[in-house]
Amino acid sequence: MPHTITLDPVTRLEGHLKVSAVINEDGRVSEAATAGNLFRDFENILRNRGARDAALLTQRICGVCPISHAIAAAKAVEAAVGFEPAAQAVLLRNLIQGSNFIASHVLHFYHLASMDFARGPAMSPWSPHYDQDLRLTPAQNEQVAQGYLEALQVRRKAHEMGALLAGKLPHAASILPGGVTTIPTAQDLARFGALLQEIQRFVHDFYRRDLTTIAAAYPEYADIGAGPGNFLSFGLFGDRTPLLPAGVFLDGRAEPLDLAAIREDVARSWYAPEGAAHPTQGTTEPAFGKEGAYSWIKAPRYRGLPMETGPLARAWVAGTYRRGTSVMDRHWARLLETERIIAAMREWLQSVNPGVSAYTHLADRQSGSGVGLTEAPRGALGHWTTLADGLVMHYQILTPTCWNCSPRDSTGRPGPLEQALAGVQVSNTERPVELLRIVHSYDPCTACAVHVMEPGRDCAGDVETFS
Ligand code: NFE
Repeated sequence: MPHTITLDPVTRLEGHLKVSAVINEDGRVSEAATAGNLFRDFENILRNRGARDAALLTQRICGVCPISHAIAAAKAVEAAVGFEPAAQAVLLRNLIQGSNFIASHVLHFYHLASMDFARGPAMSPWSPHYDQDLRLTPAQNEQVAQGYLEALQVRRKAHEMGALLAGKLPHAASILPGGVTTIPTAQDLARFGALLQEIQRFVHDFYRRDLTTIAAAYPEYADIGAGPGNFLSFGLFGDRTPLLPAGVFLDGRAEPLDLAAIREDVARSWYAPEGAAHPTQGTTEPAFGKEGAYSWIKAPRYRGLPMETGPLARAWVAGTYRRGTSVMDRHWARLLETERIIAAMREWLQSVNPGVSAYTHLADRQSGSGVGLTEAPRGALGHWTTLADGLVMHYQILTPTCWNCSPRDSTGRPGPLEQALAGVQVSNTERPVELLRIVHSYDPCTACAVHVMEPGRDCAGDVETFS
């Protein structure tokens, strides 16, 4: 008999994600549903607040990707008032955002994903643990555990590095509409360079080594977990000539990004009103318990299609990666991107002028509409805003995990992760490690995708029937 298994919450990711999968008699997943069990309300919190607050408040959406929110918010306000930041501001933002990407990617590989493949020591946080299909030798397990511990230090170093320019981290104080308020000294830049070098050594000696070990031991994961094969990127590190370009990869070819083709569908999400809206028109009106809905995550679509976003999408859109779209491809793309960002950061660092201000105080009480696009570690991030007399009238945030972990839409089409789970063979439904490995490869963050939980209430809803 087909039956449903539910992972709720899926652990080792940020926020609360529920995954339900219908398993056929042969152990294959026939369909899956992913649900975000938190409600986010930042769009409404921002209404009637000063425009500068957006860069500070939206960082509180998440401690893992705050810099991308700060930059998206600053860019949205700058676009609304027609301001372009100085070249030094773009460099400083790149360096702070690069530090954050390193911290996030290293966190993801070692502290969220590696335990799906490697057996750690018999102690917390490695245990208790699904003891299922773990293939590394004792020496290899020990090697990954060493990397795990070293990665904790590397995350601290990445934060320290970014904080030299951000004022503080994880939530930066220096990124505002108008530029970056920190004026770096030559000493700050020298310290930044020294930390970056230490991190680069770790990525080469540990991260690359350990992913190579895991990929060799789990070869079929180079095929398992493929998403829709449609990829989207908003572009990263600089606007005119970003290091990683904006674009989409759709129907087998790369195309320029068309922002007008985006809609957020709420047919199966706990929001009113019905229909699909562009973020310039969208609202955030909670409607918990709405019939047929099963997630607090909206369903963004591009020309009506679900799109995967993240390191693998950035690489497909840039044309630098073509091997595949599987679990292991996501891990490889994240490592390759970390290496590429570190190399670029070394160059940007040389171009920063110590002692030079990169901040312009913008005039108060301005009006206008604008969009701020960037990439967060997990993928495409956009903030859309309308200002009147210096206050936020309208704000919409479209995060990477909304793209990746979206529910079905009004046509019944599943989201990217839901598609990646369908058809997967589960060997032990009590311990469905195959599903966990696929979910983790996307590096979901439901704290970003939704916000603020209602205490004492089960927001999980019934997702036993999906279609
Ligand atoms: Ni909370 Fe985030 C990233 C954003 S994911 S981590 O990366 O925006 O949706």
